[in-house]
Amino acid sequence: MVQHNNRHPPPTAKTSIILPTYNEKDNIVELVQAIHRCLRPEGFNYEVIIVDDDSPDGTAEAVRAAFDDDDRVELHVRTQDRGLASALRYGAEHSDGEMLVFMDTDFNHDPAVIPQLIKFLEYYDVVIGSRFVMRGGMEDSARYAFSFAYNLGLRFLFGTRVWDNLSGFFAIYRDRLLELNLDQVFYGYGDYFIRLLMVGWRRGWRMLEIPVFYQLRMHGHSKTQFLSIFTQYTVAILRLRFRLWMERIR
Ligand SMILES: Nc1nc2c(ncn2[C@@H]2O[C@H](COP(=O)(O)OP(=O)(O)OP(=O)(O)O)[C@@H](O)[C@H]2O)c(=O)[nH]1
Ligand SMILES: [Mg+2]
Repeated sequence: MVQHNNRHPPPTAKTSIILPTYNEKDNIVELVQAIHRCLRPEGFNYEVIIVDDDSPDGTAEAVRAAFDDDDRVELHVRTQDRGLASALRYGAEHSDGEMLVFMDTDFNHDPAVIPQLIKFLEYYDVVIGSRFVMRGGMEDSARYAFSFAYNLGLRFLFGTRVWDNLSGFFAIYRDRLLELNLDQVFYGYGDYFIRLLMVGWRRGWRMLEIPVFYQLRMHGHSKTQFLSIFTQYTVAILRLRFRLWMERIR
């Protein structure tokens, strides 16, 4: 029998949606508007936290122009630190929702899925938007096939049952996230998500994967280059495997 988590967030519980941006001026305004369209009619209590690393393309200005008088939208511009994982951590630490949703801001991640991520948290500690469960997928089929094979290797290496360890589109309880040693998890790029899941798996977190279909980036340019990201992730994975064996991360 499946054992359910009894966390049951009260209907008034707040969700903070953390949006990291770097040069996303042509996506971010539309994305926040789409989030509003998906969440407002359903009566969700939420805020949107944008963490911009001083993008030279004017992302912050675009956000200010569009949402200056919208008290659900909070913009943070960082000038000292940079990087995806550290921006997400910053967002988590500068928001106050009981539940947190993390997603990319280029429409790879479909905002229409956010209500499901939040609702399924009623029974789970973390809910992952996954390309590799039934009806999930990705427009870029070469990347999909490669990512699937890479994730199979990850499952084998770490002995977990998660299909999409590179998702980065997920919801989690704030207290679950903050119980971790964040220095051990939130550095680098998308590899933070692998560490987060492995540590959570070991702690016995209840995890659910729900299907998501990745669209292509809507506007702007990718910050990732295949070869460097492949190398970075592979080094991160081997390092994590070693640290887990040595019990140096928990
Ligand atoms: N704050 C912040 N956000 C970042 C940084 N690098 C990337 N991002 C954001 O992280 C998300 C993922 O970056 P992407 O460039 O879309 O990476 P990707 O999804 O692997 O690549 P494509 O979708 O193919 O372009 C986007 O919302 C970016 O704006 C950074 O250094 N700081
Ligand atoms: Mg993207």
